[in-house]
Amino acid sequence: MTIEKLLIANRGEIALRIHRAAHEMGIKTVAVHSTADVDAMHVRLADEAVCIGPPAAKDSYLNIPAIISAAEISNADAIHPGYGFLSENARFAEIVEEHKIAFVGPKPEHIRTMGDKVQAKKTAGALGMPLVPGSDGAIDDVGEAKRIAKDIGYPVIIKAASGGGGRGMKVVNSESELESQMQQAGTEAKAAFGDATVYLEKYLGNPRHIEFQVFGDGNGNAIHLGERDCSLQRRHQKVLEEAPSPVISSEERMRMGGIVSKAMADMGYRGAGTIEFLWEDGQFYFIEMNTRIQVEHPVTEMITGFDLVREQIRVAEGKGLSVTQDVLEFRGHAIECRINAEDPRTFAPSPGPVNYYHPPGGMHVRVDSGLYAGYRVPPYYDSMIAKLIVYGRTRESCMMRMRRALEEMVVDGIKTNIPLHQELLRAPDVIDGNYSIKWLEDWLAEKAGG
Ligand code: MV4
Repeated sequence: MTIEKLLIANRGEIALRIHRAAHEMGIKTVAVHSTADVDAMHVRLADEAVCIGPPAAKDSYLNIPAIISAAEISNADAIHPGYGFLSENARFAEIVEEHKIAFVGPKPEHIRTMGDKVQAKKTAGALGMPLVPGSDGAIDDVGEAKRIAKDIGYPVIIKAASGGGGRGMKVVNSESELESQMQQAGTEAKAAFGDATVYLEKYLGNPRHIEFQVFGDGNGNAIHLGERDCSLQRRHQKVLEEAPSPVISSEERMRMGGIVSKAMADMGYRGAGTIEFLWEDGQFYFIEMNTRIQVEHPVTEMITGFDLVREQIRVAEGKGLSVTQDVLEFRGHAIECRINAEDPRTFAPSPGPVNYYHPPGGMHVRVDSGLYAGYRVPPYYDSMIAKLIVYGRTRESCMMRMRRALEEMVVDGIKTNIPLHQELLRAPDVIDGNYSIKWLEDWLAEKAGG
Protein backbone atom coordinates (compact mmCIF):
# COMPACT_ATOMS: atom_id res chain seq x y z
CA MET A 1 0.00 0.00 0.00
CA THR A 2 0.95 3.66 -0.21
CA ILE A 3 0.41 6.00 2.68
CA GLU A 4 -1.10 9.27 1.52
CA LYS A 5 -1.92 10.83 4.86
CA LEU A 6 -0.20 10.12 8.17
CA LEU A 7 -1.64 10.97 11.56
CA ILE A 8 1.02 11.84 14.13
CA ALA A 9 -0.13 10.65 17.57
CA ASN A 10 2.47 12.56 19.54
CA ARG A 11 3.79 16.03 20.36
CA GLY A 12 7.02 18.00 20.65
CA GLU A 13 10.19 17.36 18.73
CA ILE A 14 9.30 13.80 17.68
CA ALA A 15 6.01 14.97 16.14
CA LEU A 16 8.03 17.47 14.10
CA ARG A 17 10.60 14.78 13.21
CA ILE A 18 7.79 12.52 11.89
CA HIS A 19 6.14 15.42 10.01
CA ARG A 20 9.46 16.19 8.28
CA ALA A 21 10.02 12.57 7.22
CA ALA A 22 6.45 12.35 5.91
CA HIS A 23 6.65 15.58 3.88
CA GLU A 24 9.99 14.51 2.40
CA MET A 25 8.10 11.41 1.14
CA GLY A 26 5.21 13.44 -0.26
CA ILE A 27 2.87 12.26 2.50
CA LYS A 28 0.35 14.67 4.04
CA THR A 29 0.23 14.96 7.82
CA VAL A 30 -2.46 15.28 10.46
CA ALA A 31 -1.42 16.65 13.85
CA VAL A 32 -3.52 15.73 16.85
CA HIS A 33 -2.96 17.94 19.85
CA SER A 34 -4.22 18.89 23.28
CA THR A 35 -5.55 22.37 24.04
CA ALA A 36 -2.13 23.13 25.58
CA ASP A 37 -0.36 22.49 22.26
CA VAL A 38 -2.33 24.62 19.74
CA ASP A 39 0.76 26.79 19.19
CA ALA A 40 3.21 23.91 18.75
CA MET A 41 5.44 24.05 15.67
CA HIS A 42 4.35 20.67 14.32
CA VAL A 43 0.68 21.69 14.62
CA ARG A 44 1.41 24.79 12.53
CA LEU A 45 3.33 22.83 9.89
CA ALA A 46 0.94 19.88 9.58
CA ASP A 47 -1.54 19.87 6.69
CA GLU A 48 -4.41 19.37 9.15
CA ALA A 49 -4.75 19.62 12.91
CA VAL A 50 -7.36 18.09 15.21
CA CYS A 51 -7.74 19.02 18.87
CA ILE A 52 -8.25 15.78 20.80
CA GLY A 53 -8.69 16.96 24.37
CA PRO A 54 -7.54 18.92 27.40
CA PRO A 55 -3.88 19.17 28.52
CA ALA A 56 -3.71 16.03 30.70
CA ALA A 57 -2.17 13.29 28.53
CA LYS A 58 -4.73 10.71 29.70
CA ASP A 59 -7.47 12.85 28.11
CA SER A 60 -5.60 13.67 24.88
CA TYR A 61 -2.39 11.91 23.79
CA LEU A 62 -3.50 8.69 25.52
CA ASN A 63 -7.15 9.01 24.47
CA ILE A 64 -7.52 6.14 22.00
CA PRO A 65 -11.13 6.84 20.87
CA ALA A 66 -10.29 10.52 20.25
CA ILE A 67 -7.22 9.61 18.18
CA ILE A 68 -9.06 6.96 16.12
CA SER A 69 -11.90 9.45 15.52
CA ALA A 70 -9.37 12.07 14.36
CA ALA A 71 -7.90 9.53 11.93
CA GLU A 72 -11.35 8.65 10.58
CA ILE A 73 -12.58 12.23 10.10
CA SER A 74 -9.31 13.26 8.44
CA ASN A 75 -9.11 10.10 6.32
CA ALA A 76 -5.60 9.29 7.52
CA ASP A 77 -4.41 5.91 6.28
CA ALA A 78 -1.65 5.48 8.87
CA ILE A 79 -0.77 6.45 12.45
CA HIS A 80 2.74 7.04 13.78
CA PRO A 81 2.83 6.86 17.59
CA GLY A 82 6.33 8.36 18.12
CA TYR A 83 7.83 7.46 21.52
CA GLY A 84 6.18 7.41 24.94
CA PHE A 85 2.38 7.82 25.09
CA LEU A 86 0.73 4.98 23.06
CA SER A 87 3.86 3.85 21.23
CA GLU A 88 4.23 0.57 23.14
CA ASN A 89 0.55 -0.09 23.77
CA ALA A 90 -0.15 -3.38 21.95
CA ARG A 91 -3.93 -2.90 22.28
CA PHE A 92 -3.69 0.49 20.57
CA ALA A 93 -1.71 -1.03 17.68
CA GLU A 94 -4.41 -3.71 17.36
CA ILE A 95 -7.25 -1.16 17.41
CA VAL A 96 -5.51 0.92 14.74
CA GLU A 97 -5.18 -2.14 12.49
CA GLU A 98 -8.80 -3.22 13.20
CA HIS A 99 -9.81 0.16 11.75
CA LYS A 100 -7.88 -0.61 8.54
CA ILE A 101 -5.32 2.04 9.40
CA ALA A 102 -1.61 1.17 9.07
CA PHE A 103 0.27 1.25 12.37
CA VAL A 104 3.77 2.66 11.88
CA GLY A 105 5.37 0.27 14.31
CA PRO A 106 5.87 -3.39 15.14
CA LYS A 107 3.27 -6.15 15.01
CA PRO A 108 1.02 -5.93 18.11
CA GLU A 109 2.10 -9.43 19.26
CA HIS A 110 5.75 -8.31 19.36
CA ILE A 111 4.90 -5.14 21.30
CA ARG A 112 3.02 -7.33 23.80
CA THR A 113 5.80 -9.91 24.15
CA MET A 114 8.50 -7.31 24.74
CA GLY A 115 6.28 -5.34 27.13
CA ASP A 116 6.34 -8.34 29.47
CA LYS A 117 9.98 -8.40 30.65
CA VAL A 118 9.82 -12.10 31.61
CA GLN A 119 8.52 -13.02 28.15
CA ALA A 120 11.02 -10.66 26.54
CA LYS A 121 13.95 -12.30 28.31
CA LYS A 122 12.73 -15.81 27.41
CA THR A 123 12.32 -14.76 23.77
CA ALA A 124 15.73 -13.07 23.67
CA GLY A 125 17.38 -16.14 25.18
CA ALA A 126 15.68 -18.50 22.73
CA LEU A 127 16.89 -16.25 19.88
CA GLY A 128 20.49 -16.55 21.03
CA MET A 129 21.06 -13.32 22.91
CA PRO A 130 23.27 -13.38 26.03
CA LEU A 131 21.20 -12.98 29.23
CA VAL A 132 21.92 -11.80 32.77
CA PRO A 133 22.09 -14.98 34.91
CA GLY A 134 18.93 -15.36 37.00
CA SER A 135 15.57 -17.08 37.41
CA ASP A 136 14.33 -18.85 34.32
CA GLY A 137 11.17 -16.77 34.09
CA ALA A 138 8.84 -15.50 36.79
CA ILE A 139 9.48 -16.48 40.38
CA ASP A 140 7.02 -16.58 43.30
CA ASP A 141 8.49 -19.24 45.58
CA VAL A 142 10.92 -17.80 48.16
CA GLY A 143 12.71 -21.10 48.62
CA GLU A 144 13.38 -21.36 44.92
CA ALA A 145 14.52 -17.72 44.82
CA LYS A 146 16.98 -18.45 47.63
CA ARG A 147 18.40 -21.44 45.77
CA ILE A 148 18.87 -19.41 42.57
CA ALA A 149 20.38 -16.44 44.42
CA LYS A 150 22.82 -18.69 46.31
CA ASP A 151 23.76 -20.32 43.02
CA ILE A 152 24.45 -17.09 41.08
CA GLY A 153 25.75 -15.21 44.13
CA TYR A 154 24.63 -12.02 45.88
CA PRO A 155 23.86 -9.22 45.25
CA VAL A 156 20.79 -10.02 43.15
CA ILE A 157 18.07 -7.76 41.77
CA ILE A 158 14.31 -8.35 41.77
CA LYS A 159 12.47 -6.81 38.84
CA ALA A 160 8.78 -6.46 37.97
CA ALA A 161 7.72 -8.34 34.82
CA SER A 162 5.48 -5.40 33.86
CA GLY A 163 8.09 -2.82 34.89
CA GLY A 164 10.91 -1.58 32.76
CA GLY A 165 12.69 1.71 32.66
CA GLY A 166 13.91 1.08 36.19
CA ARG A 167 10.54 1.08 37.94
CA GLY A 168 9.95 -1.52 40.65
CA MET A 169 13.46 -2.86 41.12
CA LYS A 170 14.95 -4.09 44.42
CA VAL A 171 18.61 -4.88 45.02
CA VAL A 172 19.13 -7.68 47.55
CA ASN A 173 22.53 -7.99 49.22
CA SER A 174 22.06 -11.14 51.28
CA GLU A 175 19.71 -14.09 51.85
CA SER A 176 18.34 -12.54 55.05
CA GLU A 177 16.77 -9.68 53.00
CA LEU A 178 15.46 -11.79 50.14
CA GLU A 179 12.03 -12.80 51.42
CA SER A 180 10.95 -9.32 52.56
CA GLN A 181 12.33 -7.64 49.42
CA MET A 182 10.56 -10.17 47.22
CA GLN A 183 7.26 -9.52 48.98
CA GLN A 184 7.73 -5.78 48.80
CA ALA A 185 8.66 -5.92 45.10
CA GLY A 186 5.52 -7.96 44.39
CA THR A 187 3.27 -5.58 46.34
CA GLU A 188 4.75 -2.52 44.65
CA ALA A 189 4.53 -4.11 41.20
CA LYS A 190 0.86 -4.97 41.79
CA ALA A 191 0.10 -1.38 42.86
CA ALA A 192 2.05 0.23 40.02
CA PHE A 193 1.29 -2.11 37.09
CA GLY A 194 -1.60 -4.31 38.27
CA ASP A 195 0.70 -7.31 38.01
CA ALA A 196 2.68 -8.74 40.95
CA THR A 197 4.90 -10.95 38.76
CA VAL A 198 8.60 -10.58 39.50
CA TYR A 199 11.84 -12.21 38.35
CA LEU A 200 15.35 -12.37 39.71
CA GLU A 201 18.76 -11.55 38.22
CA LYS A 202 22.38 -11.27 39.21
CA TYR A 203 22.94 -7.59 40.11
CA LEU A 204 25.65 -6.02 37.96
CA GLY A 205 27.46 -3.42 40.06
CA ASN A 206 28.97 -1.04 37.56
CA PRO A 207 27.77 -1.71 34.01
CA ARG A 208 27.35 0.50 30.96
CA HIS A 209 24.02 0.82 29.14
CA ILE A 210 24.67 -0.05 25.51
CA GLU A 211 21.78 -0.54 23.11
CA PHE A 212 21.62 -1.85 19.53
CA GLN A 213 19.37 -0.29 16.90
CA VAL A 214 17.63 -2.91 14.80
CA PHE A 215 15.19 -2.77 11.91
CA GLY A 216 13.02 -5.50 10.41
CA ASP A 217 10.68 -5.69 7.42
CA GLY A 218 8.24 -8.09 9.10
CA ASN A 219 9.00 -10.78 6.53
CA GLY A 220 12.14 -12.33 7.92
CA ASN A 221 14.67 -9.71 6.87
CA ALA A 222 16.45 -7.53 9.42
CA ILE A 223 19.48 -5.30 9.80
CA HIS A 224 21.31 -3.64 12.68
CA LEU A 225 22.57 -0.07 12.79
CA GLY A 226 25.18 -0.44 15.48
CA GLU A 227 25.06 0.61 19.09
CA ARG A 228 24.54 3.71 21.23
CA ASP A 229 26.08 4.27 24.62
CA CYS A 230 23.41 5.71 26.91
CA SER A 231 25.14 5.26 30.25
CA LEU A 232 24.90 8.95 31.22
CA GLN A 233 21.54 8.94 32.97
CA ARG A 234 19.93 10.55 36.00
CA ARG A 235 16.94 8.82 37.62
CA HIS A 236 16.55 6.63 34.53
CA GLN A 237 16.42 9.71 32.29
CA LYS A 238 19.14 9.78 29.65
CA VAL A 239 21.06 13.05 29.51
CA LEU A 240 23.71 12.54 26.81
CA GLU A 241 24.05 9.69 24.32
CA GLU A 242 26.74 8.81 21.84
CA ALA A 243 27.40 6.48 18.93
CA PRO A 244 29.51 4.48 18.62
CA SER A 245 30.18 3.44 22.22
CA PRO A 246 33.73 4.40 23.23
CA VAL A 247 34.30 0.83 24.52
CA ILE A 248 33.06 -1.29 21.59
CA SER A 249 35.44 -2.39 18.82
CA SER A 250 34.24 -2.77 15.24
CA GLU A 251 34.72 -6.55 15.59
CA GLU A 252 32.49 -6.64 18.67
CA ARG A 253 29.91 -4.44 16.88
CA MET A 254 29.82 -6.85 13.96
CA ARG A 255 29.57 -9.89 16.25
CA MET A 256 26.75 -8.49 18.44
CA GLY A 257 25.07 -6.82 15.46
CA GLY A 258 24.97 -10.21 13.76
CA ILE A 259 23.31 -11.78 16.80
CA VAL A 260 20.62 -9.09 17.18
CA SER A 261 19.80 -8.79 13.49
CA LYS A 262 19.52 -12.58 13.12
CA ALA A 263 17.23 -12.65 16.18
CA MET A 264 14.97 -9.97 14.65
CA ALA A 265 14.92 -11.77 11.30
CA ASP A 266 13.99 -15.06 13.02
CA MET A 267 11.09 -13.50 14.91
CA GLY A 268 9.81 -11.64 11.85
CA TYR A 269 10.14 -8.32 13.61
CA ARG A 270 8.72 -5.31 11.79
CA GLY A 271 9.96 -1.74 12.08
CA ALA A 272 12.44 -0.01 14.36
CA GLY A 273 13.53 -1.61 17.62
CA THR A 274 16.17 -1.17 20.27
CA ILE A 275 17.78 -4.03 22.16
CA GLU A 276 19.10 -2.85 25.51
CA PHE A 277 22.12 -4.50 27.08
CA LEU A 278 24.10 -3.98 30.21
CA TRP A 279 27.80 -4.25 29.42
CA GLU A 280 30.35 -5.14 32.09
CA ASP A 281 33.90 -6.51 31.80
CA GLY A 282 33.58 -6.93 28.06
CA GLN A 283 30.32 -8.94 28.24
CA PHE A 284 26.87 -8.01 26.94
CA TYR A 285 23.75 -8.98 28.92
CA PHE A 286 20.27 -8.49 27.40
CA ILE A 287 17.87 -6.60 29.68
CA GLU A 288 14.94 -5.27 27.62
CA MET A 289 13.74 -4.53 24.12
CA ASN A 290 12.00 -1.29 23.15
CA THR A 291 9.56 -1.62 20.26
CA ARG A 292 9.55 2.03 19.20
CA ILE A 293 11.68 4.78 17.69
CA GLN A 294 13.77 6.22 20.51
CA VAL A 295 14.65 9.77 21.54
CA GLU A 296 18.33 9.14 20.81
CA HIS A 297 17.84 7.70 17.29
CA PRO A 298 19.57 10.69 15.62
CA VAL A 299 23.08 9.69 16.78
CA THR A 300 22.62 6.45 14.81
CA GLU A 301 21.35 8.43 11.81
CA MET A 302 24.41 10.69 11.95
CA ILE A 303 26.98 7.88 11.81
CA THR A 304 25.10 5.72 9.27
CA GLY A 305 23.32 8.29 7.08
CA PHE A 306 20.23 6.07 7.44
CA ASP A 307 16.87 7.84 7.98
CA LEU A 308 15.12 5.69 10.59
CA VAL A 309 11.75 7.46 10.54
CA ARG A 310 11.57 7.38 6.75
CA GLU A 311 12.32 3.64 6.93
CA GLN A 312 9.56 3.15 9.54
CA ILE A 313 7.04 4.69 7.15
CA ARG A 314 8.34 2.65 4.18
CA VAL A 315 8.09 -0.60 6.11
CA ALA A 316 4.57 0.29 7.30
CA GLU A 317 3.65 0.55 3.62
CA GLY A 318 4.70 -3.10 3.29
CA LYS A 319 7.84 -2.30 1.32
CA GLY A 320 11.08 -4.14 2.03
CA LEU A 321 14.10 -2.65 3.73
CA SER A 322 15.75 0.05 1.59
CA VAL A 323 19.26 -1.24 2.36
CA THR A 324 21.08 -4.48 3.06
CA GLN A 325 23.56 -4.89 5.90
CA ASP A 326 26.58 -4.98 3.61
CA VAL A 327 26.04 -1.43 2.29
CA LEU A 328 25.80 0.08 5.78
CA GLU A 329 28.93 1.73 7.14
CA PHE A 330 29.62 3.20 10.55
CA ARG A 331 31.51 6.39 10.05
CA GLY A 332 32.69 8.96 12.57
CA HIS A 333 31.09 9.86 15.88
CA ALA A 334 27.86 11.52 17.04
CA ILE A 335 26.73 12.91 20.39
CA GLU A 336 23.27 14.03 21.47
CA CYS A 337 22.63 16.44 24.34
CA ARG A 338 19.05 16.46 25.58
CA ILE A 339 18.12 20.09 26.28
CA ASN A 340 15.53 20.27 29.06
CA ALA A 341 13.52 23.18 30.43
CA GLU A 342 14.78 22.71 33.97
CA ASP A 343 17.05 24.23 36.57
CA PRO A 344 20.56 22.93 35.77
CA ARG A 345 21.29 22.39 39.47
CA THR A 346 18.02 21.36 41.14
CA PHE A 347 16.44 19.77 38.04
CA ALA A 348 13.14 21.50 38.90
CA PRO A 349 11.05 21.89 35.72
CA SER A 350 11.10 25.40 34.24
CA PRO A 351 8.17 25.82 31.86
CA GLY A 352 7.08 29.23 30.55
CA PRO A 353 7.65 31.75 27.77
CA VAL A 354 10.71 31.61 25.49
CA ASN A 355 11.55 35.27 24.83
CA TYR A 356 14.49 34.67 22.55
CA TYR A 357 15.80 31.56 20.83
CA HIS A 358 18.97 31.12 18.86
CA PRO A 359 19.68 27.57 17.73
CA PRO A 360 23.26 26.65 16.88
CA GLY A 361 24.14 25.80 13.29
CA GLY A 362 27.04 25.11 11.01
CA MET A 363 28.53 21.94 9.63
CA HIS A 364 27.34 18.64 11.15
CA VAL A 365 25.07 20.32 13.72
CA ARG A 366 21.46 19.14 13.98
CA VAL A 367 18.77 20.55 16.26
CA ASP A 368 15.55 18.56 16.62
CA SER A 369 13.13 20.93 18.33
CA GLY A 370 9.81 22.68 17.91
CA LEU A 371 11.09 25.70 19.84
CA TYR A 372 10.71 29.27 18.55
CA ALA A 373 10.84 32.76 20.07
CA GLY A 374 7.42 33.52 21.55
CA TYR A 375 6.62 29.85 22.25
CA ARG A 376 5.45 28.94 25.76
CA VAL A 377 6.75 25.64 27.12
CA PRO A 378 3.64 24.04 28.63
CA PRO A 379 3.96 22.63 32.17
CA TYR A 380 2.02 19.42 31.51
CA TYR A 381 4.53 17.25 29.70
CA ASP A 382 8.14 16.07 29.62
CA SER A 383 10.67 18.89 30.05
CA MET A 384 12.77 18.00 26.98
CA ILE A 385 12.53 20.98 24.59
CA ALA A 386 15.32 20.25 22.13
CA LYS A 387 17.90 17.71 21.09
CA LEU A 388 21.26 18.98 19.98
CA ILE A 389 23.06 16.37 17.89
CA VAL A 390 26.49 16.86 16.38
CA TYR A 391 28.75 14.75 14.20
CA GLY A 392 32.54 14.65 13.94
CA ARG A 393 35.00 12.47 12.09
CA THR A 394 36.48 11.48 15.47
CA ARG A 395 35.09 11.45 19.02
CA GLU A 396 37.45 14.30 19.91
CA SER A 397 36.30 16.55 17.04
CA CYS A 398 32.69 15.65 17.84
CA MET A 399 33.12 16.83 21.44
CA MET A 400 34.84 20.03 20.28
CA ARG A 401 31.93 20.69 17.94
CA MET A 402 29.39 20.00 20.71
CA ARG A 403 31.13 22.52 22.99
CA ARG A 404 31.06 25.06 20.17
CA ALA A 405 27.38 24.40 19.43
CA LEU A 406 26.40 24.64 23.12
CA GLU A 407 28.12 28.01 23.43
CA GLU A 408 26.13 29.32 20.43
CA MET A 409 22.77 28.11 21.68
CA VAL A 410 20.55 30.66 23.43
CA VAL A 411 17.18 29.91 25.06
CA ASP A 412 16.00 32.99 26.98
CA GLY A 413 13.10 33.25 29.41
CA ILE A 414 13.25 29.76 30.89
CA LYS A 415 16.00 27.84 32.63
CA THR A 416 17.68 25.04 30.70
CA ASN A 417 20.29 22.38 31.37
CA ILE A 418 22.68 23.85 28.74
CA PRO A 419 25.16 24.83 31.52
CA LEU A 420 25.06 21.25 32.81
CA HIS A 421 25.98 19.91 29.36
CA GLN A 422 28.82 22.42 29.14
CA GLU A 423 30.19 21.16 32.45
CA LEU A 424 29.75 17.53 31.42
CA LEU A 425 31.78 18.07 28.26
CA ARG A 426 34.63 19.44 30.37
CA ALA A 427 34.66 16.48 32.79
CA PRO A 428 37.80 14.34 32.26
CA ASP A 429 35.91 11.03 32.63
CA VAL A 430 33.41 12.06 29.94
CA ILE A 431 36.26 13.24 27.71
CA ASP A 432 37.94 9.85 28.21
CA GLY A 433 34.71 7.86 27.72
CA ASN A 434 35.32 6.48 31.18
CA TYR A 435 31.80 6.24 32.63
CA SER A 436 29.18 3.69 33.69
CA ILE A 437 25.46 3.98 34.57
CA LYS A 438 26.48 5.21 38.04
CA TRP A 439 28.82 7.97 36.89
CA LEU A 440 26.41 10.89 36.41
CA GLU A 441 24.62 10.57 39.74
CA ASP A 442 27.95 10.14 41.57
CA TRP A 443 29.35 13.22 39.81
CA LEU A 444 26.25 15.30 40.63
CA ALA A 445 26.39 14.20 44.28
CA GLU A 446 30.04 15.16 44.45
CA LYS A 447 29.33 18.57 42.91
CA ALA A 448 26.50 19.19 45.39
CA GLY A 449 28.36 17.84 48.40
CA GLY A 450 31.75 19.51 48.17
C1 MV4 B 1 19.95 -3.93 36.16
C2 MV4 B 1 21.01 -3.28 36.83
C3 MV4 B 1 21.97 -4.07 37.41
N1 MV4 B 1 21.89 -5.43 37.32
N2 MV4 B 1 19.92 -5.28 36.09
C4 MV4 B 1 17.44 0.00 35.16
C5 MV4 B 1 16.46 0.25 34.06
C6 MV4 B 1 16.12 -1.06 33.49
N3 MV4 B 1 16.09 -0.95 32.07
C7 MV4 B 1 17.18 -2.00 33.95
N4 MV4 B 1 17.95 -1.29 34.94
C8 MV4 B 1 18.98 -1.88 35.58
N5 MV4 B 1 18.99 -3.23 35.55
C9 MV4 B 1 20.87 -5.99 36.67
N6 MV4 B 1 20.80 -7.33 36.60
C10 MV4 B 1 21.03 -1.88 36.86
C11 MV4 B 1 20.01 -1.16 36.23
C12 MV4 B 1 20.15 0.26 36.28
C13 MV4 B 1 20.37 1.02 35.11
C14 MV4 B 1 20.40 0.44 33.84
C15 MV4 B 1 20.62 1.20 32.71
C16 MV4 B 1 20.80 2.57 32.82
C17 MV4 B 1 20.76 3.17 34.04
C18 MV4 B 1 20.53 2.42 35.21
C19 MV4 B 1 20.50 3.05 36.46
C20 MV4 B 1 20.29 2.30 37.57
C21 MV4 B 1 20.09 0.92 37.49
